[in-house]
Amino acid sequence: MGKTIIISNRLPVQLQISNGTIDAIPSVGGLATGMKSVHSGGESLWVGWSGLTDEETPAALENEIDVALKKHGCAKIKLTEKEIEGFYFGFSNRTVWPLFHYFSEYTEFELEFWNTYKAVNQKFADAIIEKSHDNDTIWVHDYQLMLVPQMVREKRPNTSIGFFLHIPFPSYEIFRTLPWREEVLEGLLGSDLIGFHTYDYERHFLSSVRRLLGLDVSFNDVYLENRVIKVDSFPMGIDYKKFASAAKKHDSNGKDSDLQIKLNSHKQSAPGTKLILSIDRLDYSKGIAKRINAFEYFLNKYPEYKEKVRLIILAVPSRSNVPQYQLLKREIDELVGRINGELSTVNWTPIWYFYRSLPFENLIDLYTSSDIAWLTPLRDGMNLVAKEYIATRTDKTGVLILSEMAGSANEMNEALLINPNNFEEQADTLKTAITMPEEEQISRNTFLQKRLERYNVEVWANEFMGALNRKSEENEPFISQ
Ligand code: GDG
Repeated sequence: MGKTIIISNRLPVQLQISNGTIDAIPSVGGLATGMKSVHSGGESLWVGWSGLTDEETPAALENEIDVALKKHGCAKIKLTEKEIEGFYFGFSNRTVWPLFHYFSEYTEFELEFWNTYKAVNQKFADAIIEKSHDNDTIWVHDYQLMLVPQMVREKRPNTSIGFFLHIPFPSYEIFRTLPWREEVLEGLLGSDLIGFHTYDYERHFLSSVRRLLGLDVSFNDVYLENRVIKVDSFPMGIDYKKFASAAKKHDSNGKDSDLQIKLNSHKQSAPGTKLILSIDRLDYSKGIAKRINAFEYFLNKYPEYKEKVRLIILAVPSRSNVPQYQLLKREIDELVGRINGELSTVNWTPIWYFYRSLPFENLIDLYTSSDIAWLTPLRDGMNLVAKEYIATRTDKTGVLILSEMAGSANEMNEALLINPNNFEEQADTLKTAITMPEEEQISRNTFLQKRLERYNVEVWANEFMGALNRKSEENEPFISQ
């Protein structure tokens, strides 16, 4: 049995160079957070981009950087500014991301983006071919690297390759609009196992494979001439223990952060006021601007809740080089400014808005202090924040309002599920959440917590790896023929 090689666009650490010294700082984001426990647990190598372009990397520090990364079980792919522009900000985030999240109007089909995406995928594939042996297991992550499985397969026909997509796979009617749709499907089919968060994404993928490539598909198997590829759903979990025990420690240690002091003083000065929390990367797929509009709608429909509720928005900066994200940032700034300007009183600001990434401890402060979590993505592969909020509710109180368009809604039926485009429904649901009796909150969260604890991120990774190993064994007879 060889080693496991994890491959993703970004490494799970971020390099910072100051005064000739190098710091490796853990990254924010679903994948980094989710895979951490898997990567630190066993014998594995994580290959990805370090976050610094070639132009930003001092040649004299190349070796030190490699040593610093090696300590974290990581190896870097070198990318130039131009490559990042076309591959990451271009094809990944101006073509695939909007298209796969059903934002066709934001999707750009640029040949140059596509050519750079292909070239960079080849770079990743070449690095893996160089660092791996035939008996290693390769796990490729996400939409930036959809061509890698096929590229690796060409040189290493016997290696076990798995691919997991962290974002939705769209319906055939959307996917077919991509000019390079066949190449993307063929790239993915280089894998032995292709995983999605939900059964719907899996079905959409199989439908595209059948209709665009004309391949035989039976249940969740795709038949090629010499291989059978398994397609399945693996809903990603969280590191439940980490969040639950951080919340327990937080309740008992008595040392409050500045943010916690502020949250406590809010509770003391306005007893009975409900805190409503939302946490997302600043991304149009997360429905932040619509949520703010829906909050205003709620306050107009139920004015008795003015001064009785406060919405906390934590928007984490993301992809600020992409024009659509800059526009969204401006829209949110203006909306928050206008609503706070119009509705604030001497004692009350309706919205607290943070545009930054907060340390983990502050995230726990927010989760544990908020009576309601309100997450309204217009499309979301999974949404881990919903799961993390529930995991931190040590006394089992708290209400989760969650968009039906998040993959996690499939497993979180006890949450209050809403359509993020329906303001009427959201206003009524906010009222239901605010007035929900404690016993009902506890009963709903008891079910949710049990499920999240059982299907944690370790189980997710093990189930994927187990299925990949079984699939590769099944494919062996084909290979030796
Ligand atoms: C993609 C898919 C899918 C957020 N703010 C801070 C912070 N976070 C952490 C959260 C959570 C993660 O970032 C966000 O994960 P999500 O799942 O909500 O969203 P994406 O980043 O869009 O992730 C998504 C995911 O991949 C996994 O497959 O669920 O659908 O879009 O873990 O805790 N962490 C810290 N400070 C912050 O300010 N420390």
